[in-house]
Amino acid sequence: MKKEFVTRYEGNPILTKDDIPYKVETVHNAGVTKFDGRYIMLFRSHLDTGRSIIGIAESEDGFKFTARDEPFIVPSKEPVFSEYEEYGVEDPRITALDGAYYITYSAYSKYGVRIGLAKTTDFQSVERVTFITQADYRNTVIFPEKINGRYVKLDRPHSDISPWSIWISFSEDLRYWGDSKLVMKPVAYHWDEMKIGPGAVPIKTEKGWLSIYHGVFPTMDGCVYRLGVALHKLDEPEVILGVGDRWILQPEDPWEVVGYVHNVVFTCGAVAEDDGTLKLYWGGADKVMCAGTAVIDELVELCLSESREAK
Ligand code: BMA
Repeated sequence: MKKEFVTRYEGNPILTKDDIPYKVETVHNAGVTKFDGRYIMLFRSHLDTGRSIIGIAESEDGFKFTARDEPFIVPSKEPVFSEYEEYGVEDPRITALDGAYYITYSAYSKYGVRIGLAKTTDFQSVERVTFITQADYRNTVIFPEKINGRYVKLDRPHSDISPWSIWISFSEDLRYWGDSKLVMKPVAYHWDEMKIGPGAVPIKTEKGWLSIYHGVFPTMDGCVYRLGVALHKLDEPEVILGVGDRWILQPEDPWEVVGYVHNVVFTCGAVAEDDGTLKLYWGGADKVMCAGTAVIDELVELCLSESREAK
């Protein structure tokens, strides 16, 4: 049995509030992508109002990041968006698609949390597209290519009858979504039995779409956020081929165990490299950013060889 799936970078944490040129309380839950031969990170920060904004940092090697002087996405002042972003913008994910980069983020307001879609081609300017969910949704990831002629997203609506599960939806234009279906639920007596939600943008492999998601386990000492993997069928992503019945990463380093929220590793991004490895990025205890590497085939194998039921 394999001991560790993720090898932590020895220089963790890779980005903290002390590295940010403006005043923030945290740096966490970042989406990461490759752009123009460099790594771009969009990271969430809490302000001392308790609300969040999204900053941007760049790196040559995927580990040493330098933050820019100004944040990248802050709550909008435009009438259509401002009403739903008043309480902050959080947890960005980046999908390279059709020659552009699409960013999904959680928008908070007195009406709840919903998902905004924004677009950039150069990571200098960013435009809002539209909101792609109502409340209460979080953790939307858009697949990096059309499947059977349609865009595909995973997200995590919440309801009392079926709490914090992963759904799939399809779209012709990224704006209007439908044919929604529940694909994965938390299952009792497994490591992710309380809540699950999409994490990194799915990675295409020969055996299926690899989805790195977060799973939450309740304890007498509060919740523990860990990361796990699931595999979706390539041409029918609503079909789950396997869900790893072991986590791939759990809070262990001091900055993952203690922070703004204790015992959290939470991902919004991973970058697949040409050599079959991936760089995985996660927020530690909702306070700092961490990175590590994993072998893609080993994660796929975990989904297929030690699977729990999907729902
Ligand atoms: C979730 C979200 C994440 C956060 C996690 C742990 O519900 O709010 O942004 O990282 O809780 O606090």
